[in-house]
Amino acid sequence: MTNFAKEFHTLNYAILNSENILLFAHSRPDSDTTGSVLALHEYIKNIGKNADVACLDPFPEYLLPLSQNHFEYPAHLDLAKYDLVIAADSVERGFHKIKDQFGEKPVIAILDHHPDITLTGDINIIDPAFSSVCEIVFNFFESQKIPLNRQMATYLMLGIMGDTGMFQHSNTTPRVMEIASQLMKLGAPLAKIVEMTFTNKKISTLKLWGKAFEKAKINPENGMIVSVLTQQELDECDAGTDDISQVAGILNTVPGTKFSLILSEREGGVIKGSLRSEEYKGADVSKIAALFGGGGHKLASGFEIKGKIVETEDGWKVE
Ligand SMILES: [Mn+2]
Repeated sequence: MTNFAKEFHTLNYAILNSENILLFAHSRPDSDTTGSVLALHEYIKNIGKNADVACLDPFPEYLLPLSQNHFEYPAHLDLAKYDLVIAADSVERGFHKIKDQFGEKPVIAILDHHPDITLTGDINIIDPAFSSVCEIVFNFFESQKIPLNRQMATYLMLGIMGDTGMFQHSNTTPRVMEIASQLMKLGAPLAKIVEMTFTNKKISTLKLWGKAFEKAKINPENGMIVSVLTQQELDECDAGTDDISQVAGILNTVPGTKFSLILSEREGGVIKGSLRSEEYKGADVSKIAALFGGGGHKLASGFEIKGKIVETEDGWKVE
């Protein structure tokens, strides 16, 4: 695990010497990208700098009880005014599309914990050994002796809990628990975050899960548990991608399985595959994703294929 002492120092130097700073969250924003940009935003705002938070998608509605913030749409901003741009988490989901629009002026900082990131900036803080970008941002604040207020602690806790699946995934290291303990002491509302983001399910989400669970099949040969969701089902339940990835996570808890796969139809005749496994199961789902031209982590990967999900007598098939 890299300690990034030099990069953290450079990043803080860049923040302290900038007037206008842009924070960028990835498309289909999750709690890690949102938590990390909001925690940095809080720090930067409090030292009297101008900071905007941008994303190609709107602010996640379920996070409104925690934050009255919103995301700016990049096309509505004057990108030429920024001295520093910080992209946090999955920088190849959105940020890669606008990185070249800033010209020569700003310092670009990239914070990520995904493997195989090829996008680079002037400051690169990228290491897949971290549970979340929020863990990296916590280390940044700690290394620069920047005090955390309750709001910052809440945002960081949100991202850490999101990316560790509420401390259930194998990326929940002793260090993660140590950080969570410090954030809790600072007043991060653990129970509220759990309720708001994970247990507070809409009836439409439960109905969608019901459909996926009903159609699930286990392949005893390779230990795969697989299910499908059609475009029509997703539309009927008004489901988001978060709802789908959670289905893969829950199927993965079925005893005797090695990994789970959810195939879901998307716009334009595309089927998206979401794969999940757990460390103790000894599977590497990124290898399966790679067979279909996709990629990701050992325990969480995805791919896209062309096709349609068709109902058959004994269930369904992909055509
Ligand atoms: Mn993340």
